[in-house]
Amino acid sequence: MKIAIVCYPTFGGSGVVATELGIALADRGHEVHFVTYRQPVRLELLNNNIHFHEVHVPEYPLFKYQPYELALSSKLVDTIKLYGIELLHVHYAIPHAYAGYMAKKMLEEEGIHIPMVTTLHGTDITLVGKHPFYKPAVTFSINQSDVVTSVSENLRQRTLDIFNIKNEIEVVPNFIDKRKYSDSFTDCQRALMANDDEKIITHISNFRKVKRIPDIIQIFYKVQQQLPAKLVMVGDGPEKEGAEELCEKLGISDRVIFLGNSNQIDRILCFTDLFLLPSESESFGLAALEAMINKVPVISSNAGGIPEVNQQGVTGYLSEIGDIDEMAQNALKILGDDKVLESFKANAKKVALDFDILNILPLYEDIYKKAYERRYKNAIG
Ligand code: GMT
Repeated sequence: MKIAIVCYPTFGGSGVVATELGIALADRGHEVHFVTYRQPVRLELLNNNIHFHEVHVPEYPLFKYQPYELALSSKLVDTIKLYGIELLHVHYAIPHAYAGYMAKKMLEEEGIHIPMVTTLHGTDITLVGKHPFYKPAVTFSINQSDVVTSVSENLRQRTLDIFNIKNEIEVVPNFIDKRKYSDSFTDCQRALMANDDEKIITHISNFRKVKRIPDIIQIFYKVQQQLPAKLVMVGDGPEKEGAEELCEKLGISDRVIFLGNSNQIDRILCFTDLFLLPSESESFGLAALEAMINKVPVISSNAGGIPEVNQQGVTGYLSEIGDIDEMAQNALKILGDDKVLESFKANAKKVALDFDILNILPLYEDIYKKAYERRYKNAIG
């Protein structure tokens, strides 16, 4: 099938999922066209089956806000016509589902009936999308999609609670590709980060408020009082500066390493002993799943869809949002005993394997088939 994928190309869960899905679809013989404003960060190689089309938004001084949706929908129309695209898959409702709908309508005028699948990722619903300024447009574009998917059962339920949705929402969980992780790789270069006697704790995110970055620093502060440890903070965003200040205030700056955005997540997770994700809101928690496939147990909040990924007492522990004392105690429970740590590590990997792309990809392929048939039926009916 010829598929156009629209996503955010930046570091962030939805862009990562869209890119990895596109790569996997291309491996299966589909022709995939990414349409976005920059080449997605995880998309390294283009080939016969993977194409990238850049959306340009010309600056014009009259506009206070440059009209990205307009440029995206026009680019979609051109790309779909030029390459004979058969299906459009948009990731993150805002503004992609809206731009996709406009493209669909424009193409309809020319007798082209393109099915659109919309995947909801989280903040497009729980944070941004539900704002009264966006809600009518988000509701409309979800209802106009041929098939809607969400990355967790929790997000599906939240979407139905918040919006007046007439469409069915199918849950397709996020995934990892097990073929990329081999137990035989042991050269983690751990020594670069910590001494032999120190445990390594990691957090990876976009450092937005929902991630509760100060909680991470406080949990680590408590842990390192009991056992030698380092904290590796990966990513960038608005809460980073405050986090650096808090580390200084607590006198732990020499034990916390801020790495910024990285394309080497697996190398970092390879030497990590424990992952922290105390988020206030999380539709799935892809970063936790990526940790787990790298044999890293997770200490998290019980927000949103996290319990669908991190299993209490098996792959890690979950606590109420903001309960940093319990999270620190649970971290120590795992890190304080090497035998316990080893069993949590093994469990983390075992559970993560259930989310292998080979289990998830057929779900998307079935959905594409359904969307295609539905659109075709509508077009002739
Ligand atoms: O976590 C973020 O803020 C990034 C955001 C995104 O859309 O890029 O992530 C959301 O989508 C991910 C992929 O489906 C999910 O794993 C994250 O849980 C979700 N984030 C939130 O719901 C806060």
